[in-house]
Amino acid sequence: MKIKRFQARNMREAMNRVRQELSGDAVILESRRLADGVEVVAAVDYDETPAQQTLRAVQAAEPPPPAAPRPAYTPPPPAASAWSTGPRAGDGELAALRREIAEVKSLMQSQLAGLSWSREKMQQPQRAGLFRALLGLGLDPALARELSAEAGAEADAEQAKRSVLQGLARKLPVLPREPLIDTTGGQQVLALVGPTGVGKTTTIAKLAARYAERHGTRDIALVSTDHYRIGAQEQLFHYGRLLGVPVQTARDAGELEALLGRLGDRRLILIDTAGMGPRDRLLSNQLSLLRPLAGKLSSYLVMPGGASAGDCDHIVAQFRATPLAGCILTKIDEATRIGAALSAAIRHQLALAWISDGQRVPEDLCAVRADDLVRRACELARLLPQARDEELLADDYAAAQHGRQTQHGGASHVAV
Ligand SMILES: Nc1nc2c(ncn2[C@@H]2O[C@H](COP(=O)(O)OP(=O)(O)OP(=O)(O)O)[C@@H](O)[C@H]2O)c(=O)[nH]1
Ligand SMILES: [Mg+2]
Repeated sequence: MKIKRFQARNMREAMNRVRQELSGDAVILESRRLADGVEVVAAVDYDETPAQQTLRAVQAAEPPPPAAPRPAYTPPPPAASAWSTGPRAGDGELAALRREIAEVKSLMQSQLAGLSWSREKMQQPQRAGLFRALLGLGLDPALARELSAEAGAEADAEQAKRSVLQGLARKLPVLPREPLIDTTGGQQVLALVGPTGVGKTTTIAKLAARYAERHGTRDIALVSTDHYRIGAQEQLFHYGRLLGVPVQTARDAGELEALLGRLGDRRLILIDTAGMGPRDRLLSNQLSLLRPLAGKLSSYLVMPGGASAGDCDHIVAQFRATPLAGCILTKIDEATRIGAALSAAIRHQLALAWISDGQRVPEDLCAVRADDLVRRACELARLLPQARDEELLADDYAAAQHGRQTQHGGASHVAV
C-alpha cells in the first residue's frame, strides 16, 4: 500500500496529480480545504475501504436521482441542494464535514464528467464533434447537447452539420412580422427598455428613420421618460431634429398616459426609457412607469448581442417585470460570440425582433431572420476561433446532461 498527501489549488488539479503520481485506481482517504487550495490524501493498493465509506456517506447524504427522465431542454431548477442552507453558528464540525462532502462530490462529478465525455467521443464521434462546434458558437451546453443529439445520427457529416444549424434556426423565436412594417393594426406604441448604454436611444432613431422611409415622418412621435440624467433627453431631441419628428417627455405613468392620449393621431410612438443597471434602485421607477400601460404599448428589451449567458439571464430577469413583446440585440458588430444571447432568447422564449450591428443611423439595423442570425453566429466562430479546453468541454457536457451550471462561467447559464 502507498499513501501520499497532495496539495493543490483546487480539487481538479489535486486529482490530476493523484492520477499521474499514484494511478487511476487510487482512493481518496481524506480531503480538506486549505487557505489557498485543497489537500488530498490518496492511496493505492489500500485493503480497507475508507474511501468506499466516504462514498457511501456521500451517497447517503445525496437525495436519490429523480425517477422520471429530464425533459429535453428545460431551464435548470434554482440552485438548491442539501448543502445550500448555511451552517448555524457554532456548527463548525458539521460545516467542515459538509464542505468535505461537497469537495468529494465535486471531485466525483468532475471524474464522471471526464468519463462520460470520453465515452461520447469514442462511441458517438460525430455527435461529440457537433456538440463541440455548437459550444464554439457560444451556445448554452444544454441547447448544444439537445441539437447535437437530434442531428448526430445523420450518416453524412456535412448534412448533420447543416441539420443541426437548421434545427437551431427553427428554435429561435422570431417575431412573425416586423411591427413597423405591418401597419395594419393601427397605432403602434413601442417602448425600449434595457441596461445602460446598450443602444436604446440610437435604436429608437433607427426605428423612426426606418418607418419614415416607408411612411414619411408625419405620423411619428418620440417620447423620452429619461429625466434622470442631464443630456439624456438632449440626445433624443437631437435625433428628433435630424429626422423632423417631434419629441415629448413624460416623468411618470400619469404623464405618459395623458401624453399617449394627446398623441392618439400618431401611428407610431417610440418611447425611450432611461438606461438602468440591474441593481439601480431607479430601475423599478422606470418599469413601474410602463407597467400600468402594458395594454397600450409593447415593450422591447434591448440587450447586447455579445452578452454572456449569465448576463443575459440577469438582464431578462430584471426587465421582465414589465411584459416584454420581444427583444432587440445590439452591438452585434462588437460581439465575439452571439450564441449566449440566442440561447437566452430560446430559453426565455423572447421573440427576436431587430438586430443592430453598428452606430450608423438608420443603416445598421435590420429585422431578424433566424437563418441570418445563425449564419452570423457561425461566421463569428470562424473568424475568431477560441481553443476549448477538453476538461471544460467535459464539464459542459456533464452540465448539459444533468442540467446544472458549469463552474468556469463559459457557456453555462444561471437559473432565474
Ligand atoms: N458598435 C455599436 N455601437 C452602438 C450600437 N448601437 C448603439 N451604439 C453606440 O452605443 C453608445 C450608446 O448608445 P445609446 O443609444 O446612447 O445607448 P442607450 O441605451 O440609450 O444609453 P443610456 O440611455 O445611457 O442607457 C453610442 O455611442 C451608440 O452610438 C451598435 O449596434 N453597435
Ligand atoms: Mg439613451
